[in-house]
Amino acid sequence: NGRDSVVTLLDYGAGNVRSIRNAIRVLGHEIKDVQTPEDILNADRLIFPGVGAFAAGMDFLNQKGMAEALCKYIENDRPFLGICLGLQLLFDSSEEKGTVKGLGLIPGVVGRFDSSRGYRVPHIGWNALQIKKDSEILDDVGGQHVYFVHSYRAIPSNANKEWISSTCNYGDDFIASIKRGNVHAVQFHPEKSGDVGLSILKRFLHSKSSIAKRPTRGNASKLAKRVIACLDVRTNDKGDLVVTKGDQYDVREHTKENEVRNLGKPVELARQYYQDGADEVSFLNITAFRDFPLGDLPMLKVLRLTSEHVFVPLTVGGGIRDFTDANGRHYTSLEVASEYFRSGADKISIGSDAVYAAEEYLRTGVKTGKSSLEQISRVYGNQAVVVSIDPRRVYLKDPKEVEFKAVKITNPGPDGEEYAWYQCTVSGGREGRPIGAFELAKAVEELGAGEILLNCIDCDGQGKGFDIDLIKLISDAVSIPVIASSGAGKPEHFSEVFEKTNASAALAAGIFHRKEVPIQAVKKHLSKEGIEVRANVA
Ligand code: 1PR
Repeated sequence: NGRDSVVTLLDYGAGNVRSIRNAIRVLGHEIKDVQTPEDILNADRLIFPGVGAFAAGMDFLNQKGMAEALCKYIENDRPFLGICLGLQLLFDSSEEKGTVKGLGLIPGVVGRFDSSRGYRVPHIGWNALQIKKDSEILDDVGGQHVYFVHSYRAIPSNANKEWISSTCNYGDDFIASIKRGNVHAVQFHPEKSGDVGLSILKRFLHSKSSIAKRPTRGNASKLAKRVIACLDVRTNDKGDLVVTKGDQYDVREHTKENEVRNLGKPVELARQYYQDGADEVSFLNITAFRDFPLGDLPMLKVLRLTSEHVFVPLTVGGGIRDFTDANGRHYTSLEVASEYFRSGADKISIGSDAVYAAEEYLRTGVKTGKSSLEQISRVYGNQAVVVSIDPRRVYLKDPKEVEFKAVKITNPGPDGEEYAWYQCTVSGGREGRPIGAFELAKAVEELGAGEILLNCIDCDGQGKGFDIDLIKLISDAVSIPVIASSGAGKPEHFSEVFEKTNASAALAAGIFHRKEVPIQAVKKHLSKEGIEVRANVA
Protein backbone atom coordinates (compact mmCIF):
# COMPACT_ATOMS: atom_id res chain seq x y z
CA ASN A 1 0.00 0.00 0.00
CA GLY A 2 2.65 2.44 -1.21
CA ARG A 3 3.78 5.32 1.00
CA ASP A 4 1.53 4.14 3.79
CA SER A 5 3.82 1.22 4.42
CA VAL A 6 6.98 3.34 4.77
CA VAL A 7 8.06 4.31 8.27
CA THR A 8 10.74 6.93 8.87
CA LEU A 9 13.20 6.02 11.60
CA LEU A 10 15.36 8.48 13.50
CA ASP A 11 18.33 6.37 14.61
CA TYR A 12 21.49 8.07 15.81
CA GLY A 13 23.38 4.85 16.26
CA ALA A 14 23.81 4.78 20.03
CA GLY A 15 22.58 1.29 20.86
CA ASN A 16 20.32 -1.52 19.83
CA VAL A 17 17.83 -0.22 17.31
CA ARG A 18 17.95 -3.51 15.45
CA SER A 19 14.96 -4.83 17.40
CA ILE A 20 12.72 -1.94 16.48
CA ARG A 21 13.77 -2.36 12.84
CA ASN A 22 12.99 -6.06 13.02
CA ALA A 23 9.62 -5.40 14.64
CA ILE A 24 8.65 -2.84 11.97
CA ARG A 25 9.60 -5.32 9.25
CA VAL A 26 7.77 -8.23 10.86
CA LEU A 27 4.68 -6.00 10.85
CA GLY A 28 5.05 -5.56 7.08
CA HIS A 29 6.52 -2.06 6.80
CA GLU A 30 9.58 -0.63 5.10
CA ILE A 31 12.02 1.69 6.83
CA LYS A 32 13.44 4.97 5.61
CA ASP A 33 16.29 6.31 7.72
CA VAL A 34 16.50 9.99 8.60
CA GLN A 35 19.64 11.53 7.11
CA THR A 36 18.72 15.24 7.19
CA PRO A 37 16.24 17.47 9.05
CA GLU A 38 14.13 17.56 5.86
CA ASP A 39 13.62 13.80 6.12
CA ILE A 40 11.88 14.45 9.43
CA LEU A 41 9.64 17.16 8.00
CA ASN A 42 8.76 14.96 5.00
CA ALA A 43 7.95 11.85 7.04
CA ASP A 44 4.46 10.35 6.99
CA ARG A 45 5.08 8.40 10.17
CA LEU A 46 8.12 8.89 12.36
CA ILE A 47 9.52 6.58 15.03
CA PHE A 48 12.21 7.90 17.37
CA PRO A 49 13.74 5.13 19.49
CA GLY A 50 16.02 7.18 21.75
CA VAL A 51 18.89 5.19 23.22
CA GLY A 52 21.84 6.06 25.43
CA ALA A 53 22.27 9.15 27.54
CA PHE A 54 19.98 12.20 27.48
CA ALA A 55 22.79 14.74 26.92
CA ALA A 56 24.31 12.75 24.05
CA GLY A 57 20.87 12.46 22.42
CA MET A 58 20.27 16.22 22.64
CA ASP A 59 23.78 16.97 21.34
CA PHE A 60 23.13 14.83 18.32
CA LEU A 61 19.75 16.47 17.59
CA ASN A 62 21.15 19.98 18.05
CA GLN A 63 24.30 19.47 16.00
CA LYS A 64 22.40 18.01 13.05
CA GLY A 65 19.69 20.68 13.12
CA MET A 66 17.20 17.96 13.89
CA ALA A 67 15.89 19.34 17.18
CA GLU A 68 14.10 22.16 15.39
CA ALA A 69 12.70 19.85 12.70
CA LEU A 70 11.47 17.44 15.34
CA CYS A 71 9.70 20.21 17.30
CA LYS A 72 8.04 21.45 14.14
CA TYR A 73 6.95 17.94 13.13
CA ILE A 74 5.39 17.33 16.54
CA GLU A 75 3.81 20.80 16.80
CA ASN A 76 2.15 20.11 13.44
CA ASP A 77 0.56 17.00 15.00
CA ARG A 78 2.18 14.59 12.55
CA PRO A 79 2.20 10.85 13.43
CA PHE A 80 5.04 10.33 15.88
CA LEU A 81 6.13 7.58 18.23
CA GLY A 82 8.97 8.22 20.68
CA ILE A 83 10.40 5.29 22.62
CA CYS A 84 12.26 5.46 25.97
CA LEU A 85 14.71 8.36 25.61
CA GLY A 86 12.50 9.35 22.64
CA LEU A 87 9.85 10.17 25.27
CA GLN A 88 12.19 11.80 27.78
CA LEU A 89 13.73 14.17 25.22
CA LEU A 90 10.30 15.77 24.67
CA PHE A 91 10.35 17.19 28.22
CA ASP A 92 11.86 20.50 29.40
CA SER A 93 15.02 19.00 30.87
CA SER A 94 16.69 16.03 32.50
CA GLU A 95 18.77 15.63 35.64
CA GLU A 96 20.91 12.91 34.04
CA LYS A 97 24.50 14.27 34.33
CA GLY A 98 23.57 17.72 35.68
CA THR A 99 20.65 19.61 34.21
CA VAL A 100 20.39 19.23 30.46
CA LYS A 101 17.78 21.02 28.35
CA GLY A 102 15.39 18.88 26.32
CA LEU A 103 13.09 19.74 23.42
CA GLY A 104 10.71 21.52 25.81
CA LEU A 105 7.47 20.29 24.24
CA ILE A 106 6.10 18.79 27.47
CA PRO A 107 6.41 20.56 30.85
CA GLY A 108 8.48 18.66 33.40
CA VAL A 109 11.92 17.52 34.49
CA VAL A 110 13.13 13.97 33.95
CA GLY A 111 14.67 12.81 37.24
CA ARG A 112 16.26 9.67 38.66
CA PHE A 113 14.35 6.97 40.51
CA ASP A 114 15.02 7.13 44.23
CA SER A 115 16.80 3.91 45.23
CA SER A 116 16.98 4.97 48.87
CA ARG A 117 13.35 3.91 49.23
CA GLY A 118 14.15 0.26 48.65
CA TYR A 119 13.45 0.20 44.92
CA ARG A 120 16.22 -1.19 42.75
CA VAL A 121 17.56 1.15 40.10
CA PRO A 122 17.61 0.72 37.09
CA HIS A 123 13.94 -0.18 36.85
CA ILE A 124 14.35 -3.29 34.71
CA GLY A 125 11.56 -5.65 33.82
CA TRP A 126 7.90 -6.17 33.09
CA ASN A 127 5.57 -3.72 34.77
CA ALA A 128 1.90 -3.00 34.27
CA LEU A 129 0.34 0.10 32.73
CA GLN A 130 -2.40 2.15 34.32
CA ILE A 131 -4.30 3.77 31.50
CA LYS A 132 -5.23 7.39 32.18
CA LYS A 133 -6.98 8.39 28.98
CA ASP A 134 -8.08 7.05 25.64
CA SER A 135 -5.04 6.44 23.55
CA GLU A 136 -5.47 4.71 20.25
CA ILE A 137 -2.29 2.68 20.51
CA LEU A 138 -2.86 1.41 24.05
CA ASP A 139 -6.38 0.03 23.61
CA ASP A 140 -6.70 -3.30 25.41
CA VAL A 141 -3.31 -3.15 27.14
CA GLY A 142 -4.36 -1.65 30.48
CA GLY A 143 -3.11 -3.85 33.31
CA GLN A 144 -0.81 -5.86 31.02
CA HIS A 145 2.93 -6.06 31.49
CA VAL A 146 5.30 -4.25 29.17
CA TYR A 147 9.10 -4.14 29.33
CA PHE A 148 10.86 -1.18 30.95
CA VAL A 149 14.58 -0.52 31.32
CA HIS A 150 15.58 2.92 32.63
CA SER A 151 16.93 4.83 35.64
CA TYR A 152 15.27 8.18 34.86
CA ARG A 153 11.60 9.00 34.54
CA ALA A 154 9.16 11.90 34.20
CA ILE A 155 6.60 12.50 36.93
CA PRO A 156 2.96 13.45 36.37
CA SER A 157 2.05 17.02 37.34
CA ASN A 158 -0.76 19.49 36.74
CA ALA A 159 1.35 21.10 34.03
CA ASN A 160 1.73 17.94 31.95
CA LYS A 161 -1.53 16.22 32.88
CA GLU A 162 -3.14 16.74 29.48
CA TRP A 163 -0.34 14.75 27.78
CA ILE A 164 -0.43 11.64 29.96
CA SER A 165 -2.06 8.53 28.52
CA SER A 166 -0.72 6.00 31.05
CA THR A 167 1.36 5.79 34.19
CA CYS A 168 3.22 3.01 35.90
CA ASN A 169 4.16 2.60 39.53
CA TYR A 170 7.70 1.95 40.71
CA GLY A 171 8.23 3.70 44.02
CA ASP A 172 6.26 6.64 42.62
CA ASP A 173 3.84 6.92 39.77
CA PHE A 174 5.76 7.93 36.69
CA ILE A 175 4.73 8.71 33.12
CA ALA A 176 4.63 5.51 31.06
CA SER A 177 3.19 7.07 27.92
CA ILE A 178 1.94 10.32 26.48
CA LYS A 179 -0.47 11.12 23.70
CA ARG A 180 -1.73 14.27 22.13
CA GLY A 181 -3.43 14.04 18.76
CA ASN A 182 -1.17 11.94 16.58
CA VAL A 183 1.83 12.31 18.85
CA HIS A 184 2.65 9.31 21.02
CA ALA A 185 5.62 8.41 23.16
CA VAL A 186 6.25 5.52 25.52
CA GLN A 187 8.79 5.02 28.29
CA PHE A 188 8.71 1.22 27.86
CA HIS A 189 9.98 -0.78 24.89
CA PRO A 190 7.17 -2.09 22.68
CA GLU A 191 9.77 -3.84 20.51
CA LYS A 192 10.83 -5.85 23.59
CA SER A 193 7.36 -6.41 25.05
CA GLY A 194 6.41 -9.61 23.24
CA ASP A 195 3.02 -9.85 21.57
CA VAL A 196 1.55 -6.97 23.62
CA GLY A 197 4.33 -4.70 22.41
CA LEU A 198 3.97 -5.74 18.81
CA SER A 199 0.24 -4.98 18.97
CA ILE A 200 1.03 -1.46 20.27
CA LEU A 201 3.43 -0.86 17.39
CA LYS A 202 0.92 -2.24 14.94
CA ARG A 203 -1.74 0.17 16.14
CA PHE A 204 0.63 3.08 15.70
CA LEU A 205 1.65 1.92 12.24
CA HIS A 206 -1.97 1.52 11.19
CA SER A 207 -3.44 4.49 13.04
CA LYS A 208 -5.62 6.64 10.84
CA SER A 209 -7.21 9.11 13.19
CA SER A 210 -7.15 10.11 16.81
CA ILE A 211 -10.58 8.68 17.61
CA ALA A 212 -10.08 5.90 20.10
CA LYS A 213 -12.17 3.10 21.48
CA ARG A 214 -12.70 2.92 25.21
CA PRO A 215 -9.49 1.57 26.68
CA THR A 216 -9.32 -1.25 29.20
CA ARG A 217 -8.10 0.20 32.44
CA GLY A 218 -6.87 -2.90 34.21
CA ASN A 219 -5.87 -3.20 37.81
CA ALA A 220 -2.89 -1.48 39.33
CA SER A 221 0.02 -3.82 39.43
CA LYS A 222 3.68 -4.12 40.28
CA LEU A 223 6.95 -5.16 38.72
CA ALA A 224 6.77 -8.80 37.65
CA LYS A 225 9.42 -11.34 38.57
CA ARG A 226 11.21 -12.42 35.40
CA VAL A 227 11.83 -15.97 34.20
CA ILE A 228 14.92 -16.10 32.00
CA ALA A 229 16.08 -18.85 29.67
CA CYS A 230 19.85 -19.11 29.38
CA LEU A 231 21.75 -20.67 26.52
CA ASP A 232 25.40 -21.48 27.14
CA VAL A 233 26.90 -21.64 23.66
CA ARG A 234 30.28 -22.75 22.40
CA THR A 235 31.81 -24.25 19.31
CA ASN A 236 31.89 -28.02 19.52
CA ASP A 237 34.86 -30.08 18.34
CA LYS A 238 33.41 -30.08 14.79
CA GLY A 239 33.35 -26.29 14.72
CA ASP A 240 29.55 -25.84 15.01
CA LEU A 241 28.08 -23.40 17.48
CA VAL A 242 25.86 -25.42 19.82
CA VAL A 243 23.88 -24.92 22.98
CA THR A 244 25.60 -26.87 25.69
CA LYS A 245 25.07 -27.31 29.41
CA GLY A 246 27.44 -28.25 32.12
CA ASP A 247 27.36 -30.02 35.44
CA GLN A 248 29.14 -27.64 37.76
CA TYR A 249 30.53 -26.02 34.58
CA ASP A 250 31.83 -29.25 33.04
CA VAL A 251 30.24 -29.50 29.58
CA ARG A 252 31.96 -32.71 28.38
CA GLU A 253 30.03 -36.00 28.04
CA HIS A 254 32.73 -38.15 29.72
CA THR A 255 32.31 -40.90 27.14
CA LYS A 256 35.21 -42.29 25.14
CA GLU A 257 35.04 -39.34 22.72
CA ASN A 258 34.63 -36.88 25.58
CA GLU A 259 32.61 -34.60 23.27
CA VAL A 260 30.93 -31.32 24.19
CA ARG A 261 27.33 -31.94 25.27
CA ASN A 262 25.04 -30.75 22.45
CA LEU A 263 21.53 -29.68 23.45
CA GLY A 264 20.42 -27.92 20.28
CA LYS A 265 20.81 -24.98 17.96
CA PRO A 266 21.02 -21.52 19.54
CA VAL A 267 18.69 -19.59 17.20
CA GLU A 268 15.99 -22.26 17.17
CA LEU A 269 16.03 -22.73 20.93
CA ALA A 270 15.94 -18.98 21.62
CA ARG A 271 12.94 -18.62 19.36
CA GLN A 272 11.24 -21.55 21.04
CA TYR A 273 11.76 -20.03 24.49
CA TYR A 274 10.37 -16.70 23.32
CA GLN A 275 7.25 -18.46 22.08
CA ASP A 276 7.01 -20.41 25.33
CA GLY A 277 6.88 -17.14 27.29
CA ALA A 278 10.46 -16.50 28.45
CA ASP A 279 10.72 -12.91 29.71
CA GLU A 280 14.28 -12.63 28.51
CA VAL A 281 16.85 -14.76 26.70
CA SER A 282 20.56 -14.86 27.58
CA PHE A 283 23.39 -16.23 25.50
CA LEU A 284 26.68 -16.93 27.24
CA ASN A 285 29.56 -17.59 24.91
CA ILE A 286 31.36 -19.79 27.40
CA THR A 287 34.69 -20.21 25.64
CA ALA A 288 35.07 -16.59 24.59
CA PHE A 289 37.49 -15.98 27.45
CA ARG A 290 40.08 -17.76 25.30
CA ASP A 291 38.67 -17.37 21.75
CA PHE A 292 38.20 -13.76 20.75
CA PRO A 293 34.47 -13.13 20.11
CA LEU A 294 34.93 -10.87 17.09
CA GLY A 295 36.83 -13.73 15.53
CA ASP A 296 33.79 -15.73 16.57
CA LEU A 297 31.47 -14.38 13.92
CA PRO A 298 28.91 -17.20 14.34
CA MET A 299 27.91 -15.62 17.67
CA LEU A 300 27.17 -12.29 15.97
CA LYS A 301 25.13 -14.14 13.35
CA VAL A 302 23.23 -15.99 16.08
CA LEU A 303 22.32 -12.63 17.62
CA ARG A 304 21.23 -11.13 14.30
CA LEU A 305 19.04 -14.09 13.40
CA THR A 306 17.59 -14.38 16.91
CA SER A 307 16.64 -10.72 17.08
CA GLU A 308 14.59 -11.07 13.88
CA HIS A 309 11.96 -13.08 15.71
CA VAL A 310 12.53 -12.68 19.42
CA PHE A 311 10.86 -9.57 20.82
CA VAL A 312 11.97 -9.74 24.44
CA PRO A 313 15.34 -8.55 25.79
CA LEU A 314 18.44 -10.40 24.64
CA THR A 315 21.59 -10.51 26.73
CA VAL A 316 24.92 -11.77 25.48
CA GLY A 317 28.06 -12.47 27.47
CA GLY A 318 31.50 -13.92 26.99
CA GLY A 319 34.81 -12.42 25.96
CA ILE A 320 34.08 -8.79 26.70
CA ARG A 321 37.58 -7.42 27.25
CA ASP A 322 40.42 -5.71 25.39
CA PHE A 323 42.15 -7.97 22.92
CA THR A 324 45.04 -7.94 20.45
CA ASP A 325 44.67 -10.41 17.59
CA ALA A 326 47.38 -12.43 15.84
CA ASN A 327 47.99 -9.55 13.39
CA GLY A 328 48.63 -7.09 16.20
CA ARG A 329 45.29 -5.31 15.73
CA HIS A 330 44.02 -4.05 19.08
CA TYR A 331 40.32 -4.19 19.94
CA THR A 332 38.86 -2.46 22.97
CA SER A 333 36.17 -4.10 25.07
CA LEU A 334 33.93 -1.24 23.98
CA GLU A 335 34.34 -2.28 20.35
CA VAL A 336 33.45 -5.86 21.24
CA ALA A 337 30.36 -4.70 23.14
CA SER A 338 29.35 -2.31 20.34
CA GLU A 339 29.46 -5.18 17.87
CA TYR A 340 27.21 -7.24 20.15
CA PHE A 341 24.74 -4.33 20.50
CA ARG A 342 24.72 -3.71 16.74
CA SER A 343 23.98 -7.38 16.19
CA GLY A 344 20.86 -7.28 18.37
CA ALA A 345 21.88 -7.53 22.03
CA ASP A 346 20.09 -5.28 24.53
CA LYS A 347 22.49 -6.01 27.35
CA ILE A 348 25.98 -7.40 27.49
CA SER A 349 27.29 -9.41 30.37
CA ILE A 350 30.85 -9.32 31.66
CA GLY A 351 32.40 -12.15 33.67
CA SER A 352 36.15 -12.45 34.10
CA ASP A 353 37.02 -8.87 33.18
CA ALA A 354 34.67 -7.50 35.85
CA VAL A 355 36.47 -9.59 38.47
CA TYR A 356 39.83 -8.04 37.53
CA ALA A 357 38.28 -4.56 37.50
CA ALA A 358 36.72 -5.05 40.94
CA GLU A 359 39.96 -6.41 42.39
CA GLU A 360 41.87 -3.38 41.15
CA TYR A 361 39.21 -0.99 42.39
CA LEU A 362 39.22 -2.54 45.87
CA ARG A 363 43.03 -2.52 45.95
CA THR A 364 43.48 1.11 44.87
CA GLY A 365 40.17 2.72 45.81
CA VAL A 366 40.35 4.54 42.48
CA LYS A 367 37.84 4.36 39.66
CA THR A 368 40.07 4.66 36.61
CA GLY A 369 37.15 4.77 34.18
CA LYS A 370 39.17 2.46 31.97
CA SER A 371 37.72 -0.96 32.80
CA SER A 372 35.38 -2.54 30.26
CA LEU A 373 32.58 -2.25 32.80
CA GLU A 374 33.05 1.50 33.30
CA GLN A 375 33.56 2.28 29.61
CA ILE A 376 30.57 0.34 28.36
CA SER A 377 28.22 1.64 31.04
CA ARG A 378 29.35 5.20 30.37
CA VAL A 379 28.55 4.92 26.66
CA TYR A 380 25.50 2.64 26.68
CA GLY A 381 24.13 3.30 30.17
CA ASN A 382 24.36 1.00 33.19
CA GLN A 383 21.07 -0.68 32.32
CA ALA A 384 22.91 -2.29 29.39
CA VAL A 385 25.69 -3.82 31.50
CA VAL A 386 25.23 -7.04 33.45
CA VAL A 387 28.00 -8.54 35.55
CA SER A 388 27.97 -12.33 35.59
CA ILE A 389 29.44 -13.79 38.78
CA ASP A 390 30.68 -17.41 38.92
CA PRO A 391 31.30 -18.09 42.60
CA ARG A 392 32.19 -21.36 44.28
CA ARG A 393 31.36 -22.16 47.90
CA VAL A 394 34.33 -22.41 50.29
CA TYR A 395 33.30 -23.96 53.61
CA LEU A 396 34.55 -22.54 56.90
CA LYS A 397 34.39 -23.60 60.50
CA ASP A 398 34.77 -20.02 61.60
CA PRO A 399 33.79 -16.96 59.55
CA LYS A 400 36.86 -15.13 60.93
CA GLU A 401 39.17 -17.47 58.98
CA VAL A 402 38.88 -15.21 55.92
CA GLU A 403 38.84 -11.51 55.17
CA PHE A 404 35.82 -12.00 52.88
CA LYS A 405 32.17 -11.86 53.84
CA ALA A 406 31.08 -15.26 55.08
CA VAL A 407 27.56 -16.44 55.91
CA LYS A 408 26.00 -19.10 58.07
CA ILE A 409 24.77 -21.72 55.62
CA THR A 410 21.53 -23.66 55.63
CA ASN A 411 23.17 -27.01 54.80
CA PRO A 412 26.48 -27.62 56.62
CA GLY A 413 29.60 -28.57 54.62
CA PRO A 414 31.13 -32.07 54.30
CA ASP A 415 32.97 -31.71 57.62
CA GLY A 416 30.08 -30.11 59.41
CA GLU A 417 31.24 -26.57 58.58
CA GLU A 418 28.51 -24.07 59.38
CA TYR A 419 29.84 -21.16 57.36
CA ALA A 420 30.96 -20.45 53.83
CA TRP A 421 32.32 -17.65 51.71
CA TYR A 422 31.70 -17.51 48.00
CA GLN A 423 34.93 -17.25 46.03
CA CYS A 424 34.75 -15.58 42.62
CA THR A 425 36.28 -17.37 39.66
CA VAL A 426 37.37 -16.37 36.15
CA SER A 427 37.76 -18.21 32.85
CA GLY A 428 34.59 -20.26 33.19
CA GLY A 429 35.27 -21.37 36.76
CA ARG A 430 38.81 -22.55 36.04
CA GLU A 431 40.61 -20.09 38.30
CA GLY A 432 39.65 -18.92 41.79
CA ARG A 433 40.43 -15.29 42.66
CA PRO A 434 41.08 -13.51 45.97
CA ILE A 435 37.68 -11.82 46.08
CA GLY A 436 34.26 -12.90 47.34
CA ALA A 437 30.92 -12.61 45.57
CA PHE A 438 29.75 -10.09 48.20
CA GLU A 439 32.79 -7.80 47.71
CA LEU A 440 32.57 -8.15 43.94
CA ALA A 441 28.86 -7.34 43.76
CA LYS A 442 29.26 -4.15 45.78
CA ALA A 443 32.32 -3.06 43.79
CA VAL A 444 30.76 -3.62 40.37
CA GLU A 445 27.64 -1.74 41.40
CA GLU A 446 29.87 1.24 42.17
CA LEU A 447 31.73 0.80 38.89
CA GLY A 448 28.51 1.05 36.88
CA ALA A 449 26.95 -2.42 36.56
CA GLY A 450 23.18 -2.21 36.10
CA GLU A 451 22.36 -5.80 37.02
CA ILE A 452 23.97 -8.92 38.45
CA LEU A 453 23.67 -12.41 37.03
CA LEU A 454 24.45 -14.58 40.02
CA ASN A 455 25.53 -18.12 39.18
CA CYS A 456 26.81 -20.72 41.63
CA ILE A 457 29.21 -23.39 40.41
CA ASP A 458 28.24 -25.85 43.16
CA CYS A 459 24.56 -25.74 42.14
CA ASP A 460 24.97 -25.48 38.34
CA GLY A 461 23.17 -28.31 36.54
CA GLN A 462 22.29 -30.11 39.79
CA GLY A 463 18.53 -29.44 39.72
CA LYS A 464 18.42 -29.22 43.53
CA GLY A 465 17.38 -25.60 43.79
CA PHE A 466 19.07 -22.22 43.86
CA ASP A 467 21.67 -21.33 46.50
CA ILE A 468 19.32 -19.32 48.69
CA ASP A 469 22.08 -18.30 51.15
CA LEU A 470 24.16 -16.79 48.35
CA ILE A 471 21.28 -15.10 46.58
CA LYS A 472 20.00 -13.58 49.81
CA LEU A 473 23.48 -12.32 50.65
CA ILE A 474 23.97 -10.61 47.29
CA SER A 475 20.46 -9.30 46.67
CA ASP A 476 20.49 -7.66 50.11
CA ALA A 477 23.94 -6.14 49.50
CA VAL A 478 23.21 -4.18 46.31
CA SER A 479 20.43 -1.94 45.04
CA ILE A 480 20.64 -3.06 41.40
CA PRO A 481 18.53 -6.03 40.23
CA VAL A 482 19.91 -9.53 40.87
CA ILE A 483 19.17 -12.51 38.61
CA ALA A 484 19.28 -15.80 40.52
CA SER A 485 20.91 -18.59 38.51
CA SER A 486 22.08 -22.21 38.79
CA GLY A 487 20.27 -25.21 40.16
CA ALA A 488 16.61 -24.89 39.13
CA GLY A 489 15.05 -28.34 38.89
CA LYS A 490 11.30 -27.73 39.33
CA PRO A 491 8.79 -24.86 39.46
CA GLU A 492 8.89 -24.82 43.29
CA HIS A 493 12.53 -23.75 43.17
CA PHE A 494 11.47 -20.53 41.44
CA SER A 495 8.83 -19.67 44.03
CA GLU A 496 11.33 -20.50 46.79
CA VAL A 497 13.93 -18.06 45.46
CA PHE A 498 11.36 -15.26 45.10
CA GLU A 499 9.83 -15.90 48.52
CA LYS A 500 13.12 -16.15 50.42
CA THR A 501 15.32 -13.57 48.65
CA ASN A 502 15.06 -10.22 46.94
CA ALA A 503 16.03 -11.58 43.51
CA SER A 504 14.34 -9.75 40.63
CA ALA A 505 14.57 -12.62 38.17
CA ALA A 506 15.40 -16.30 38.06
CA LEU A 507 17.30 -18.00 35.28
CA ALA A 508 17.46 -21.62 34.25
CA ALA A 509 19.05 -23.61 31.48
CA GLY A 510 19.09 -27.41 31.84
CA ILE A 511 15.44 -27.98 32.76
CA PHE A 512 14.30 -25.98 29.74
CA HIS A 513 16.79 -27.56 27.29
CA ARG A 514 15.93 -31.06 28.41
CA LYS A 515 12.22 -30.18 28.21
CA GLU A 516 11.69 -31.34 31.78
CA VAL A 517 9.71 -28.26 32.79
CA PRO A 518 8.06 -25.88 30.31
CA ILE A 519 8.45 -22.15 30.98
CA GLN A 520 4.68 -21.83 31.21
CA ALA A 521 4.58 -24.38 34.04
CA VAL A 522 7.01 -22.19 36.00
CA LYS A 523 4.90 -19.10 35.40
CA LYS A 524 1.65 -20.84 36.26
CA HIS A 525 3.13 -22.07 39.50
CA LEU A 526 4.48 -18.62 40.42
CA SER A 527 1.14 -17.05 39.68
CA LYS A 528 -0.65 -19.65 41.82
CA GLU A 529 1.73 -18.79 44.67
CA GLY A 530 0.73 -15.13 44.38
CA ILE A 531 3.98 -14.03 42.74
CA GLU A 532 3.43 -11.55 39.95
CA VAL A 533 4.59 -12.69 36.49
CA ARG A 534 4.01 -11.55 32.94
CA ALA A 535 1.15 -13.74 31.84
CA ASN A 536 1.11 -13.56 28.09
CA VAL A 537 2.68 -15.96 25.64
CA ALA A 538 4.09 -14.68 22.35
O1 1PR B 1 34.43 -14.43 31.53
O2 1PR B 1 33.41 -12.47 30.42
O3 1PR B 1 34.29 -14.36 29.06
O4 1PR B 1 32.23 -14.60 30.43
C1 1PR B 1 32.08 -15.97 30.36
C2 1PR B 1 30.65 -16.30 30.69
O5 1PR B 1 30.44 -17.67 30.40
C3 1PR B 1 30.32 -16.06 32.14
O6 1PR B 1 29.04 -15.45 32.21
C4 1PR B 1 30.25 -17.46 32.74
O7 1PR B 1 29.19 -17.56 33.69
C5 1PR B 1 29.90 -18.31 31.54
N1 1PR B 1 30.53 -19.65 31.60
C6 1PR B 1 31.83 -19.91 31.40
N2 1PR B 1 32.02 -21.25 31.47
C7 1PR B 1 30.84 -21.82 31.70
C8 1PR B 1 30.58 -23.25 31.81
O8 1PR B 1 29.47 -23.68 32.09
N3 1PR B 1 31.61 -24.07 31.61
N4 1PR B 1 28.59 -20.99 31.98
C9 1PR B 1 29.89 -20.81 31.77
C10 1PR B 1 27.94 -20.48 32.96
C11 1PR B 1 26.14 -20.94 34.18
C12 1PR B 1 24.82 -20.46 33.85
C13 1PR B 1 23.88 -21.63 33.71
C14 1PR B 1 23.16 -21.63 35.02
C15 1PR B 1 21.89 -22.36 35.02
N5 1PR B 1 26.84 -21.25 33.03
O9 1PR B 1 24.76 -19.67 32.76
O10 1PR B 1 23.11 -21.40 32.62
O11 1PR B 1 24.02 -22.17 36.00
O12 1PR B 1 22.07 -23.69 34.75
P1 1PR B 1 21.03 -24.77 35.29
O13 1PR B 1 19.68 -24.13 35.25
O14 1PR B 1 21.12 -25.89 34.31
O15 1PR B 1 21.48 -25.14 36.66
P2 1PR B 1 33.70 -13.95 30.36
